[in-house]
Amino acid sequence: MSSVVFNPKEHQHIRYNPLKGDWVLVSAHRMKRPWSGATEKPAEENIARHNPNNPLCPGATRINGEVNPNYESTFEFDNDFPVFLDDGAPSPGPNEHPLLRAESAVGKCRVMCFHPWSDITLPLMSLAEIRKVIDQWADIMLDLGSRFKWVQIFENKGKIMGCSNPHPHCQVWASSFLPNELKLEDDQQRDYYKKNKIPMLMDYVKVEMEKKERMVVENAYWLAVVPYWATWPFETMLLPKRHILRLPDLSDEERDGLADIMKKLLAKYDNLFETSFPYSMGWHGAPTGTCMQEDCTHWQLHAHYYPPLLRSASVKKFMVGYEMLAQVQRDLTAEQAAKKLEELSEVHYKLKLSE
Ligand code: H2U
Ligand code: ZN
Repeated sequence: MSSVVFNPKEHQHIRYNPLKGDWVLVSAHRMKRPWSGATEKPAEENIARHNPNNPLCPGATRINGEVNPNYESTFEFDNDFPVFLDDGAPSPGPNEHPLLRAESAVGKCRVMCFHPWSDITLPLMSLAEIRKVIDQWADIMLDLGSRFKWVQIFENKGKIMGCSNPHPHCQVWASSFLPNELKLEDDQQRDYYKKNKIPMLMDYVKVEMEKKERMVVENAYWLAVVPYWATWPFETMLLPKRHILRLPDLSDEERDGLADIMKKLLAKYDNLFETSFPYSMGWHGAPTGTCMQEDCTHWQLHAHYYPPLLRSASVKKFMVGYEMLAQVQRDLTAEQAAKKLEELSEVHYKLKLSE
């Protein structure tokens, strides 16, 4: 047995992710290793505020020939290249073999623009403009949630995340089935609730509010933390302080509070490497459709932000090799990442320059 006292910043260990029921290898000492790859800041892309040839812009013609209205805040439309074709897709027949299983998959894909301008992002939008995005998210959940078991709202931001269009937007994929990540989260939260009589993420909010070791931003209604079990270097979770199942259940004040915390968190993200910070983010809450009639007390609404950057505006964390074949691994502790983000200004660097 070693006589050295355990220090998470120095000593590798594995941490449990209670939402997924799996583990992450934390080896913070790896940040000390020499880096000979690129570290320079990529040149900022010059994006036109309005481009009549960009199919997401107001007044532009989309691939299917439809002309967008001259929208002034948010704008939603059916994805012209949907993953789910239509509700009438034929189902696969009986399975030929237990190892060759297929089931039918039905769904609906929508695209939602956040703002009429292509050269703006959420942290640079006003609180009132962000609030409109939140209201629209809640409306989409109500609409598609009445028909589908799962409605996944997600934003892919930045080319590095495979986003094909710089215009600020998100996508919505609604499905007849509960996707894998959510099956895990559903089972894990159900088990926790059965054992502890408190929703897992309500208990987690209590822990983070007491410890304040991984808090990035907090307001009266929300907190943003780097979860103890974070996988991506600067991964965060947005959590409401009240027990809330789904986005449409948020009160007026909670929606304003959400706009406030999103603006602050995303400004910090951009300030970290003084770049428009790429990420994939998405909302998770209690399942919808027929699940609306079931008891979903074990669920708590939350958003995940998964940003790929590690060391600079151009050096990303690669999830390859060991991560693909064995287990995810991170190079700095959740506490170190939270401290870095917490110390950054809540005011966006671009707004500071123009002050
Ligand atoms: P992404 O870059 O996040 O993929 O967003 C662009 C989305 O917009 C993409 O899903 C859709 C694409 O299918 N789109 C249309 O629905 N119509 C168009 O005319 C162009 C792009
Ligand atoms: Zn989740």
